[in-house]
Amino acid sequence: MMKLALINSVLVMAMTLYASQLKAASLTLNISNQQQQPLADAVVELRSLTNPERKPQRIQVAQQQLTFVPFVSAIPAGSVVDFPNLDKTRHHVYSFSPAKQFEIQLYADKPEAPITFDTPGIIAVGCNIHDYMQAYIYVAESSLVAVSDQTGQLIWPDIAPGSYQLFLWHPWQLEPRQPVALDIVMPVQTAAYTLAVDLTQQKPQAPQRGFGSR
Ligand SMILES: [Cu+2]
Repeated sequence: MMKLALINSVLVMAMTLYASQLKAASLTLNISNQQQQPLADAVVELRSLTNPERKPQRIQVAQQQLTFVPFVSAIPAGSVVDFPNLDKTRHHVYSFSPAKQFEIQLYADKPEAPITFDTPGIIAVGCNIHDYMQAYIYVAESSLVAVSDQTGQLIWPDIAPGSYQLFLWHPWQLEPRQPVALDIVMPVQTAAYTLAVDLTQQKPQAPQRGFGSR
């Protein structure tokens, strides 16, 4: 028993030493719904407890074939978003969300200036002309924020080891999820999380051409 305890404590010491020397790690997260199916469009934000970082980005949310592309985006606060219209028809993009209210009047081409999102929060984006058009922009406190792909996966290939708080969000989630702790101590680390969502929801799609389309 003594021997085992000794081996154990040596192992822990070695691990701690190893973790303190680790400069960068690769983190893969797999997100699934309550039926263990991969969950796309889930946002994961990692807030570092030791070394918070906020690097604004510039992204775009396009209007294409009468839908917003992508459906869900995630950016650190202070980032700017372009809303190019790739359709021939005109769109009128707006949000009434508390974290950012804006309106881009009817336009058929790229609007002149991007919109800046300074306040963390969830932005629900709509179009005044096409009621079914819907998109979400998750404005994060941290730069470490991303959206899961069709396989429910998110990858940070180069992340600083340390202690993080993990926030998980999805537009169809049944209830808000409490943040959980995540310690990155290994050079290659994976983790899996589950989020219960409304399974009847579907991504907004343009109605069939013909009746009522414009
Ligand atoms: Cu529209």
